Amino acid sequence: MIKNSLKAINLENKYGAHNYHPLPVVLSKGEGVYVWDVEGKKYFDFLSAYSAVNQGHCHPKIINSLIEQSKILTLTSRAFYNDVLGEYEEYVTKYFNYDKVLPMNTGVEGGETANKLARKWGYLIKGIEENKAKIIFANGNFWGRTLAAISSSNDPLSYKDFGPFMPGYELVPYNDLNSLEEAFQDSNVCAFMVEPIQGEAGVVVPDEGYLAGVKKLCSQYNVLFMADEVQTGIARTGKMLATDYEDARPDVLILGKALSGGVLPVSAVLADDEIMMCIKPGEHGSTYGGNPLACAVAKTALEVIKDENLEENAMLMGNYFRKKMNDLAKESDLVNLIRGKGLLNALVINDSEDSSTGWDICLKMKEKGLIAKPTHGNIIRFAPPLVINKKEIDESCQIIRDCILNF
Ligand code: IF1
Repeated sequence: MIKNSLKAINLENKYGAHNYHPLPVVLSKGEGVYVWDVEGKKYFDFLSAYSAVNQGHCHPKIINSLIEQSKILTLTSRAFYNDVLGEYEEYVTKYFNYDKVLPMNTGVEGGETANKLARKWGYLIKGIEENKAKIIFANGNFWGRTLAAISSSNDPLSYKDFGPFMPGYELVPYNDLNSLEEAFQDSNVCAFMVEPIQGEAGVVVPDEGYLAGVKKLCSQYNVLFMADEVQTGIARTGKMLATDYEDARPDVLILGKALSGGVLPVSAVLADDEIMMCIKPGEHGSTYGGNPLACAVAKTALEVIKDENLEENAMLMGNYFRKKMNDLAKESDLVNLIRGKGLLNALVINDSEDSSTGWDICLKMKEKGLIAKPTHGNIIRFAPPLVINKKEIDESCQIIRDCILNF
């Protein structure tokens, strides 16, 4: 660690809140699948800012949209109309096949918006008694850091000493349709919000048929199926949406992260009119929600996904990556298994959840030119930008293999 990195780390330690424990690497440049540290060392980025840079770091077309729009008009607030928002709204609703979009900024604001929409729909349409609406979540969920988001969490690291918590939230086991149906017996339930693959929980892929089963139960019990695709969406899992793997069209779709290609915070909630029109003028919004700069960037970020066939590339490169990791698992008793879809994968290490093995392996990989981060002591998430090619997968897997076999 040379002085430049140490200087940056010391500044963050001295002047920044200690709400993170970063890997000891100081990045100063990103391009495609690569990032560089302040000493000029090059790395494969296998975190992609938690799936926000699916299009690759600093994609030229997305950066160009940012630059061009930033010279013209960046923010009007929603007190007035502008000439960018409507075009983006038409583009994104047709792109995902929903009647309407409510534009927000961060992923958790998307989740909050979906929760408010569900409660509103519960009272106005389903006829639930005022202040009695319930939303069901799955154990292991993660949808952000607000007080509502942590109120639905069963991870003490997320909620401890942040109470009191949001009422009207209930948890059921993930990937368990019987428990979900049991919870739906309560007619006050207005929605079930769930990640199609649980990211922070360690890339937990539910059984085949789970998502279709959720959709069916939600229709049967008149409950909104709300898919949190903030991390799994935008081609990350080899399909445009992870819910595309089954007959499971969400009633409410939440997007974020790669919606802007990692350039600035853009999130969105999509739904059809019967649901979306429950929110009336003045009942919800945000200063920056749907700002012209964000709309210009997001439209290009979505165009890039299609123009560069990143869905298909994520599918092909993901299958190839898992095959190579399964070969590695046969050679090493340190590796239990690899799981995931498309380019959202995790390596489960043969050690306890509170061990430092995952972290130690990430430190070794960093030395060899690949950065990734464990989600738990024994689970390392591997999620490179979707623009990665076969040669880069080969080189990356060589680094992972060397570190695992020599650990
Ligand atoms: C951090 C985790 C991942 C998300 C899903 C909503 C949000 C997220 C499925 C909220 C955000 C981020 C938060 C970020 C690290 C990262 C993360 F480790 F925290 F849990 F990806 F797994 N739904 N996830 O994954 O979106 O408000 O952050 O824009 O808190 O450091 P956001």
